[in-house]
Amino acid sequence: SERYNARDAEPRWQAEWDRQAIFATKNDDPREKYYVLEMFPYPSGRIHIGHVRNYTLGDVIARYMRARGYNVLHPMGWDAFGLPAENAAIERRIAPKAWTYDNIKAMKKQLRSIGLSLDWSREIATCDPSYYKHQQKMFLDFLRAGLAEREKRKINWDPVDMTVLANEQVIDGRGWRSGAVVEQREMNQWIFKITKFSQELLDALGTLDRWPDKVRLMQRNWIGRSEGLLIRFVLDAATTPNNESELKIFTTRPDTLFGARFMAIAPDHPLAQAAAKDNPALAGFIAECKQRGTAQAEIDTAEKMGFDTGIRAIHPFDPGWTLPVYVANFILMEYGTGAIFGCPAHDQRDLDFVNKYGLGNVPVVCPEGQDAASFIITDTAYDGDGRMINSRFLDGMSADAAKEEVAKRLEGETRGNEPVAERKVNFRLRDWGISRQRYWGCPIPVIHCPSCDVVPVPEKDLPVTLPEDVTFDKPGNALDHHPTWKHVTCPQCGGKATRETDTMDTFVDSSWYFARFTDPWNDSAPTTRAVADRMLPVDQYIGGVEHAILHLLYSRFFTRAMKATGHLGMDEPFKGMFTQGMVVHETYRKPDGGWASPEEIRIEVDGNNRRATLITTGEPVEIGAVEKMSKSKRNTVDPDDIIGSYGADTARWFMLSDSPPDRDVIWSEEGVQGAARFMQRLWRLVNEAADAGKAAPPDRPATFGADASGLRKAAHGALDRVSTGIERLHFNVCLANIREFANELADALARSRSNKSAPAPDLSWSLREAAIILVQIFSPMMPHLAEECWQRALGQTGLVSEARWPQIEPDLLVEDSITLPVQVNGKKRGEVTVASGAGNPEIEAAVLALDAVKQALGGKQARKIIIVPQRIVNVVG
Ligand code: ANZ
Ligand code: ZN
Repeated sequence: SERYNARDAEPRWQAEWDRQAIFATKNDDPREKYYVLEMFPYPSGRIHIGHVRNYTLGDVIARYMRARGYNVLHPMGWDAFGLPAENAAIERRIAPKAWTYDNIKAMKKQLRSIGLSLDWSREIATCDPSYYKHQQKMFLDFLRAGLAEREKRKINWDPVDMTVLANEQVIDGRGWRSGAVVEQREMNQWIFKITKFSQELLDALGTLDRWPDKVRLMQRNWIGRSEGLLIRFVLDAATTPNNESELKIFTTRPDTLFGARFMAIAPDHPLAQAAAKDNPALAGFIAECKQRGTAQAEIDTAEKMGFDTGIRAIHPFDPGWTLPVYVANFILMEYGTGAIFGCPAHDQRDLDFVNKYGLGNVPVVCPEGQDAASFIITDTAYDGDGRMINSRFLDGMSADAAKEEVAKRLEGETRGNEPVAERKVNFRLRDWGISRQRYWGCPIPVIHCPSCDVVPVPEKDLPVTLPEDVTFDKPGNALDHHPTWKHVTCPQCGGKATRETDTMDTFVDSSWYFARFTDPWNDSAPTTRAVADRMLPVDQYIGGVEHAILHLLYSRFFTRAMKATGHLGMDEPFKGMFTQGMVVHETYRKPDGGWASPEEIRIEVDGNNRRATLITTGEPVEIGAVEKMSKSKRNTVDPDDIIGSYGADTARWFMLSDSPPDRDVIWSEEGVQGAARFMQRLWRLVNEAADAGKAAPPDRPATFGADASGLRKAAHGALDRVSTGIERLHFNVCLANIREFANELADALARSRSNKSAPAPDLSWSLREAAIILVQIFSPMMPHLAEECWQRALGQTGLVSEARWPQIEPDLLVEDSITLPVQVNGKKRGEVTVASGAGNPEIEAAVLALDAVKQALGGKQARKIIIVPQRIVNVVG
C-alpha cells in the first residue's frame, strides 16, 4: 500500500469529526458522565509545545473514556484577561480586545490542527461580557454573603507603572517591569474571604486521593496551620511610651520560653509606631524597612535587621527578668500578632539576629543522647525534639510536655480579668486581594458615592462593560483616565458618584470557568444548578505544577463560595488532578558564544556520539544541557512546524512516548523521526493484516489453532494492558505495549506468509481481529491514522472515534501456566500443565487425560482425586 499521508489525512478527518459534531456533549445524555479538562490557555498569540503535551494527555483520556461508553465532557476556552494585552496596546498600539481576539483566532486554528476531541460549541473567553457578567453577579452575591469585603491593606506599589504589584512581581525590592523601587502603601482593596474556609480547605485535602501528594503538600503548607499560644507580656512602664502596657505575641514554641533573649515586633506594629514618635532614628529604620517588598521570599532572604526601641518586656515567669524589644525587619504584621519572643538557640532567624546584635543564646531543649552540659549552640539553631534544660520547673520534661505545662500555667493566670495566655490556631493563608489597577480585567461592579459610600451596581445594570475607547498614553489604569466611564449617578441617592475602577485579579476568571463549561448557554445565571451538579466535579484535571497552589486553591474556595451562594452543590471542583512535566530541549552554543536554534543545525549520529554543525556554514556547534524551552536559549520548537512537517499524530505520539507524563520529556528531532517511522509502520502493518484477514469468515470461529490462539492472547493482553495503562495515566507504558504488540502482529503475519498457503480461517479471522484491536488501542494517541486505518484499510463503517472499546476476553489473559506433579496411589506417574487460574474440574480432566495416569489406573475409574493447590495432584485408584 502507498505511504500514509498525514498532511492529507489529518485535515480531512478533522473536518469529518466537525461535520458530524461527534465531540459535542449533550447535557441530557443519560449515560454516566466523565469530565476531562486541561487548564485553559492564555491567548498569548501562539500555542507552544507545552500546550500540545497538556492537551494531548487530556485528549487520550477523553477519547478512551468516550470509547468506554461515558458521556464525556471535554471543553476548551480562553483565559483572556491579563496584562500582556495592555502591554501589546502600549507597545504596538493595538486595542487589547482586538489583540486578544486575533490571538484566540490564531490559536484556535492551531489547536484544531492537533486533532483534539473538543466540544467547541462550549467555547468561552473570560474577557467576553457574556462570561464576566456572571462573575460580576457572583461578586455581588459574595458581597451579600460576607465572602467579599473592602479592606485597607498593605500593598506593593510601583510608583512608575502606578499600579499595585503582586508579591511575585517584586524582584529585589523593585517592580518587575519598571525597575522602580517598590513602596509599601496602605490602600483599600477588594478581598475574597478565603480564610473563612482555611480549616475546611485543609481538611478536605484528605479526601482528594486522586491528587498528587506533592500538590496536596504544597497546599497544606500554603494554608499553613499552626497550633500555638498567644501570650501577653507586661511592658516595663518606665521604658514604655504612654498608653502601652503590654505586648501580645504568638508562639508555637512556648516550651522555649526560658531560652528567650529578646522580643521583636513588626515595623508597622502600633508599638513600633508609638516608640518612633520621639525617636527619629527609629522612625528612619522603620521607613527603610517599608521600602522592601512584602514578599515572603524577600523577607526570608533579606539580612536580619533590628532596632532596639528601648522598651523592656517582663518575662511571664520571672518579674525580675526583662527582655529588650526590637523592631525587626523579619517580623510580619500580618501573621499572628506581629510580635514574637525570640529564642535564638532553637530558631535560625532568631539566632542570626542575636549573633548580629550580640544578645547571646541559652539552649533549653537538649537532643536525646546529648550531654546537656556540653550542648552549645553557635551558628546553627536546633529545632528538633528533646529534654528540657535550663528551664527551671520544666527541666527534664519532653518539649511536648513542656509546651503543655507552659500553656496550662499561663492560661490559668489572669491579669485584668483576662487570662495571660490563650491557645490559638493560626493560619498562614491570607484573604485573597482581588483588586488590580488594570484596564483589561473584569470590572468590579460597585459605585462609590460621597453620601452612600459603597453601593453595589444593581443587578439589572449588569454587566458593567469595559469601555473600548481607551488610551494607554499615561501610566496607570486606563479606566481611571477615561473621560466619562467612571462618572455615574448613584443608584441609591441619584447624586454624582464614581465607578470602582479596579478590576478583578485574573485568577478570579479561572476560578470557576470549569463550572461555566457545564452550561455556557445560560444567559441568566452563572450555572444551571441541575446541570452543574450532574456534570461536576471535573473527573480529571490536567495542568502545570506552577498552578499547584494558587489556581487550585482559589478554585477550591470559589466552589465553596458558589455553593454558599446557591450556584453549585459541591465543595470540591477537581476529583482527579494531574500535573504534567515540561517539554525540554538541548541547547546549542555557536563558536561566537551565541545560541543556535534547532532548525539552524544539523545533527550527525555516529554510534553513541552526536555532533552538531551549523547548516549554513558547517561550523561545529557545542551541544549543551537539556533545558526548559525558552526564547533566550533559542531551544524552542514551534508546534506549527512540527505538525506541518510530520503531522499531529507524530507529535502526539512522540509527546507520549519517552517519559511518564508527570516527568519532563526531552524533545528531539531524532525522537520525532522515530515516531514518524513508527506511524508508517503501523499503517503498513494494519494494511497487511487487513489483506490477510480478507478471507476471514464473518463469524467468530468456534475453535482456534495454536497460531491463532497465540496471536489472540497477544492482542487481548495488549488491549488489557493499554486499557489499565490509560486509566492510570501511564501513557508511555501504553505506547511500549502497543509497540510490542505491533511486533507480535508482524511476526504472526510473517509466519503465516511463510506457510505459502493462505492462512486457515481461524488465523485469518484472528489477524483481522488483531488489526482491529491494534487500531483501536492506538486511536486515542493517533486518532487521524486510526480513522484512516479503520475505514480505508479495515473497511469498517463509521468512525473509530465513535467505536466502542473492544471487549476483552478474559480467558485469553491467562498468561502463565502451572505444572503440577501427578501421583497415582502415592507413586509419581507424571506431570500436568494447566493455566494458572484453572479450577479443579479443569485440572481433574487434564490429569485423567494423561496416558501415564490411564495406564496406572489399568482402565479402572479413579475413586478420588485430591488436588493440593499449587503443589501436587493425587489420584486414588
Ligand atoms: C518563639 C519561638 C521559639 C518560635 C522557637 C519558634 C521557635 P509557624 O510555625 O509558621 O506558625 N512568628 C510568630 N509570628 C511571627 C511574625 N508575625 N513574623 C515572623 N515570625 C513570627 O511559626 C510560628 C513561629 O514563628 C512563632 O513561634 C514565632 O516564633 C514566629 F524556638 O516563638 B516562635
Ligand atoms: Zn448615593
